[in-house]
Amino acid sequence: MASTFPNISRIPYEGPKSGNPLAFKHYNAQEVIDGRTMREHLRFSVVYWHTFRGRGSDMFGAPTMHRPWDDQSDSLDNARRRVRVAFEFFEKLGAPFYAFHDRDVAPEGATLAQTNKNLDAVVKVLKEEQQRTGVGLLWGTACLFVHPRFAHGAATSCNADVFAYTAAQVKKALEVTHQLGGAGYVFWGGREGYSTLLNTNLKRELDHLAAFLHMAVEHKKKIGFQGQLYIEPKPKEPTKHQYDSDAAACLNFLREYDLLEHLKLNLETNHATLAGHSMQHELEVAAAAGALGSIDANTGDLLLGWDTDQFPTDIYLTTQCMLSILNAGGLTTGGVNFDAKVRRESFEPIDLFYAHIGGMDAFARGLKIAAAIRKDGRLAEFVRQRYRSWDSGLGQQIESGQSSFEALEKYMLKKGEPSPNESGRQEFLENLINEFI
Ligand code: XUL
Ligand code: CO
Repeated sequence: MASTFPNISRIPYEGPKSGNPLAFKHYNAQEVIDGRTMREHLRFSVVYWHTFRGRGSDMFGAPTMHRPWDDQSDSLDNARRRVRVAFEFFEKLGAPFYAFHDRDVAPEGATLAQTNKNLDAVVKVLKEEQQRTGVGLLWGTACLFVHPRFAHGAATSCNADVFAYTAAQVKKALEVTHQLGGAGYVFWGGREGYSTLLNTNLKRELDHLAAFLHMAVEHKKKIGFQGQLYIEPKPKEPTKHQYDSDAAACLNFLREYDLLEHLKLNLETNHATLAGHSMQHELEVAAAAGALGSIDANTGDLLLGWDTDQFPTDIYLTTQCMLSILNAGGLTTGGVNFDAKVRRESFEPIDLFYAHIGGMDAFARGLKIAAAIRKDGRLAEFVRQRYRSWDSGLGQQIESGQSSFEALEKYMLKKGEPSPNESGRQEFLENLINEFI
């Protein structure tokens, strides 16, 4: 197939002084930071849904995207052609991974059997292109939210048949992810939630979701899929309340239903914002439970209250993300997956390159800055010092479980008042971070 982007060559690294909009200023794949290359640290991934299926429509307006390779039909030929274009894009960008929903890559047929056949036909091309380019699958997933059959949810639907359809669809999606050597598989609860409690048996729906995930774990074992399973929190959209509302809610659900050892979290920045948290909060909550798996890198807009899925460009944000990720030991099976879309007004194909180059550079800078902050050591030392009362004596006794209310009362009655508190030095620390940005 002829090149779709003939005027764009492989995006080079040209360094911070470059003025070339089609070059990386910070992402230098082979550069070693803190013992690993940037490529290994960041494991960048392009999403198929926004980048190759997004058409720029919104609730007020028609599609705007100019995608000359796509005839917008549901034909298999169109789907296969799109795969070739996508891989030319991944290759030119130098992205080591991509991610997809089953229905992004292949059209839905009249029956489940026909749909599976369509998927197999396109997976064959995906496999060829992965082999040709060396680009790998970061994770696969199933689209369980577009079709009207999922109006009441998928695994949490009030309709048992819909649960069965969901199981069949996810079975197939796990199998093709395995076939394509996927490093993981994501469960995002597209419509697993409710719009009103008046018609909802919340407990029953949660039980069903857990039963469904246990079946997925079982099937994963059965087919020998070694990839990591992830659950992706989001508090709302499309439903009013999504059950997987934030990292803490997901962890509680996974613990309650004995699933914690089988799933980690895939955290998305804009979902954190919608939940009223910072992305760093979500990362720290996941890391504390040993469940930090992967990230969907994007950002919202402070002036808009919905999931705008913009490309990340804020260095302060990427620095915070990379600090938490490095502190947690780095990404292993996961990656920095751009679950982000170009604005409706950025409708030319070249905008896809600008968007990804910007996101990759923003994360590369965040990585370099976070590594420098860690190397400098003052931030970590401040935190260590702040908790020093727990390193010996009374604090150590409490932490090691060798204390009691009686013992602590005795101690305090004798001492009268706690040792004085020290300043939290928030502004001092904010200034410290800015020294590196
Ligand atoms: C939706 C979202 C999804 C998941 C995969 O907000 O983030 O695209 O990442 O289903
Ligand atoms: Co996402």
